[in-house]
Amino acid sequence: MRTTYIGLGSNLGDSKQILCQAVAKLATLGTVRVSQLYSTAPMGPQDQPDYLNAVVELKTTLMPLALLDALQAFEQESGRIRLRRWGERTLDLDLLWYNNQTIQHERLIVPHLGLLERDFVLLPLLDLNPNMVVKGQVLKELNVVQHTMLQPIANNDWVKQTTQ
Ligand code: A4P
Ligand code: MG
Repeated sequence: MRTTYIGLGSNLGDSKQILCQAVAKLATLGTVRVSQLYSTAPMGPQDQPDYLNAVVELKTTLMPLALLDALQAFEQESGRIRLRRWGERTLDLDLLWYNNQTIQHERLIVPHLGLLERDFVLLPLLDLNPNMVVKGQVLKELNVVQHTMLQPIANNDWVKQTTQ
């Protein structure tokens, strides 16, 4: 089993429902744990709705590119609309981290670029793994984590509560 972390984001449609369905799909690939749920101001173009963001820990036997294929298929199945770079989308699934491996492939860069700069990725990641270290950086000690104003809008029961 490999431990992986997947970033989930949505700011079009019924985002909470879309993220719940994404968690259910990820659970078909292995064992999952889910972070708290965050409502976050958009990074990139500001004339787009706020996002819902979360992170899933997935323990899986899938190899990295096979996992990326699955993530991209799930994005398409959610009726993914992506209008512009860093713009609004129904579902974005990013492979943030794969078993402490560094991957430089034309389709896949791991750890995900921007992971160390984005509070909407770092906080949910820290929910799942408070002592995580990426590229030699202790995540909880990063400035962006120490100074963020982000607060979860739901604890890690949000999937159960939404699907009940
Ligand atoms: N790719 C390379 N590495 C990876 C990886 N580790 N995980 C390639 C997933 N994909 C990876 O992705 C473009 C290509 O990246 C894929 O074909 C894949 O082979 P994409 O999802 O189609 O493009 P994108 O998401 O529009 O671009 P990008 O640069 O990945 O955007 P981000 O970084 O995903 O940012 N604001 C808030 N508050 N919350 C958000 O979640 N998200 C974005 C998108 C913008 N603003 C946001 C949020
Ligand atoms: Mg993406």
